[in-house]
Amino acid sequence: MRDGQPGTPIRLVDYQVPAYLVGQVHLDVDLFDEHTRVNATLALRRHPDAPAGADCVLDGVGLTLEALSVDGEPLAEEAWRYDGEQLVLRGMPDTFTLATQVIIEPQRNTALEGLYVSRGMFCTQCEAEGFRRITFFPDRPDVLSRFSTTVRADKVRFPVLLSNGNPVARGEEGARHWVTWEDPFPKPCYLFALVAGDLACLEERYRTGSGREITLQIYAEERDLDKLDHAMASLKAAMAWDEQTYGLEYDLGIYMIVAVSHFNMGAMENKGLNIFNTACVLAHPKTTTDAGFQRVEAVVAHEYFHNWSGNRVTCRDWFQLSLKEGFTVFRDQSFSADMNSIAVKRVEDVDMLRTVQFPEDQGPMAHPVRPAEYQKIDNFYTVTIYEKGAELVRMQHGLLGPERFRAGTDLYFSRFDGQAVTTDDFVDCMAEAGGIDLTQFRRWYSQAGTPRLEASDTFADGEYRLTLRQSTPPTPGQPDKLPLMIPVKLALLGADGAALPLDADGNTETVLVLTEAEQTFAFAVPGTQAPVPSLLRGFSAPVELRYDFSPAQLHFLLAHDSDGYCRWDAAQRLYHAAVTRLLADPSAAEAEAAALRPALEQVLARAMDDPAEAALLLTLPGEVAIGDRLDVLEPDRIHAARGALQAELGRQLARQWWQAGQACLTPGPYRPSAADIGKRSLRHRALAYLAAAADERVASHLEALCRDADNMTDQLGALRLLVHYRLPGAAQALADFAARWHDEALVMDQWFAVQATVPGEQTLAQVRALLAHADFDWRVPNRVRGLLGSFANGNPTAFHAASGEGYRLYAEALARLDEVNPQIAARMAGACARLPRLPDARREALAAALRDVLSRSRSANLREMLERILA
Ligand code: 0A1
Ligand code: ZN
Repeated sequence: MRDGQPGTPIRLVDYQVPAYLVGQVHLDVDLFDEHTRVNATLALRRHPDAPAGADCVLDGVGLTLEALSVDGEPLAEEAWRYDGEQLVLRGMPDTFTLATQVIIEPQRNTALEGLYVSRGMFCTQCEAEGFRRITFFPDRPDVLSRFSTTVRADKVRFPVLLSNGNPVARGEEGARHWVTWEDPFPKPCYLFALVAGDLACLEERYRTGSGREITLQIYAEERDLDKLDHAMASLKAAMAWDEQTYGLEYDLGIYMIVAVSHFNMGAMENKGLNIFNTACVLAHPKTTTDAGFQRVEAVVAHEYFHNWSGNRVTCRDWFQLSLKEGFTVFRDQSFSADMNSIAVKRVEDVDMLRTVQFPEDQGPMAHPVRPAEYQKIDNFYTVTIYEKGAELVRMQHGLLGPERFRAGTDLYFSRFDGQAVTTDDFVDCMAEAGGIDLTQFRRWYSQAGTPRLEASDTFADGEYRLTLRQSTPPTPGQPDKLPLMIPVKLALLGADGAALPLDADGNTETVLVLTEAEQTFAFAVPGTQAPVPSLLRGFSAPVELRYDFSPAQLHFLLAHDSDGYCRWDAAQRLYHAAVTRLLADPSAAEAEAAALRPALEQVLARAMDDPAEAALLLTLPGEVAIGDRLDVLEPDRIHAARGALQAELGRQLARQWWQAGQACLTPGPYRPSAADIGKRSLRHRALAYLAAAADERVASHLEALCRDADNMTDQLGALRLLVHYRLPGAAQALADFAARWHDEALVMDQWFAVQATVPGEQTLAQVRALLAHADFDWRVPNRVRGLLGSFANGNPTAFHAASGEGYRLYAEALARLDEVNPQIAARMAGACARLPRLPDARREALAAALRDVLSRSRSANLREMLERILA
């Protein structure tokens, strides 16, 4: 399928099988200082369902073609045509061997797609359409081929030469050497990978349940060799978990991970040779925060799980991206939950879905989990495809129950092993194994937007009646929506806080399956007191629940509900309500804090039972999330209102915050265990309240923590509070931190982020200064995200400054970035998607800035994003 040009999207309904398949491919990749020569030999055969006489079309972007032959003979000029994007061969036989030789220039590749160089190391990124920048090939996921690859390079500078599968031969030729790799599993070319560099390696072994020995290797620069243990432990845990939970074993004798500094995304699941952003694989207590440790665990697992959900069973086309991503995210979420805390992980995932995916689904970028069209597929690696996609799998898990869900996945993997399939194929397996009709459920895949679920209830004569109404607002291109199948998990709490029996068997929890626009469900409830509904337990469906909870009900749920999500949601509703009232009456902070105080005190009183959960319950919604709930975004007033509430709570509960912080000390060496992470998280929550209140002892406490702590979680957490609350010592702490961590790129990314997220318009000057800092580099996505991404996504008062200066700064940056790395420029443009919700003057200022970028933008990636945002 051809890349979309502006105005000519690629459509799902136009899917056609490829005219030719590639059974076997051999690549010979000769790496030099100035250029790379790629020889490819492809065994092509006509697809049985392709129309007779169809041309053989191969993708190839920016390749310098040096030689071309068919079955060993040079091809006549009139039999082929190359327009810089596709090579079309006319009049080809049903089977033939194509040999091509091309020259590419990885050293000049700053887009980080295809073959490129990161800190002197050659590496590849082929998903989604990078392979066409390496050689001619039908670059689409439904062409599965057996790969063998010979990599050649200078012996001294590139001692390590890697590709997918197993090494089968190696040799030397003067100053150069070569290694040949063979991958026995047919795969789409987006899973191809190659690495050449001077790398250190941590190697260990893993024995599978069936007794096979697997060699595990994690490669990184020598200086990072001491940062690989956590990834290795996570990999082994993931391998064991997948055997246990899904009955899936690893299938090759060797599993390799390589850490690279320049990477557009988090990591990539190339068969047998994962390539990782350093941020998602390196971890050391001194340089990595708790969140970093947990990210490494999750991403290592995610990429490992792809070996089955993605590689062994892959996607027919890129509209099916969520087939592998939604399912694999569901798998990595379940894994992380099992490794840490099920309740805490669920709240974190829901929080992220609601604060990031819901806005996407309610704005100009809204698209279905299985999109119907796109221009650049790179722009569809979204939270909707990943996180909402995972929610759809989770709902099926809930509807089937764990045993039947497992029967469904067994069926899926056995039926489709070695094939490229669709989300419909996945749902078919679930329906078959589950013995349920999922016809209506499939609408979740094709219909965009966040459904609204309105609940109302009555109680009379021993009967509790709950009415549920669903509706989904229009999204771009989808004005009318159909009712969905929505599982609503429910309990009813009696006066003592215990869940009431809902049926004759005494079950206290049930799943109502809403299929109509409106339905009423009735329950017999003895006594005269109306129960309190515990709705959407576990966040059983990705919907926006509207129910007119009274403050008393919310306090009651927070105190008594046994469902962790519902407790957290009750707290969030209380906080949102308080901030909303404060927006109307800024003088009421003291009274609002006083009203919340009993709830917080009660959480704090039980905090040591589960500090991680307590920390979540005690976290006020962020400024961005608050803004998303309001009709018109007013960043300064939101900042003031939220800040005032936080400061008042800090002041009124100062004694308890200090106590909680003290109780959460984690003596002894740093450990990234769930228990210790939970304690640090609560301690930093407490310190944040004290910092907001400008408590007289907090600045010196934070200064000492930032200076003396033996771990990055404490150091960075303290630094952020000092800097964000402009406490005494902040400037010195920033300078000391930079001096100390100057050589650690991942730590310095955080140093940039801390400064970019200081609230207030004056930060704009600081962001400009940091853009000119010697350590800022437009070519390193992590650095760009650290400075510009955190500014636009995490600093509403500066980004949305009334002067429009934040928008102009950001727009200039997007234009600059587009010249270096279009994928990153396009991703970063997503931060502007709240444009339609801005008040008039700001909307016009942002639109003007973006129109200016659009008029200059060179890449289809950025243009597609800007056109959608400005539409
Ligand atoms: N499949 C990877 C994500 C990924 C996607 C695109 C990339 O380059 C444009 C890189 C990685 C995953 O889900 O982890
Ligand atoms: Zn993935």
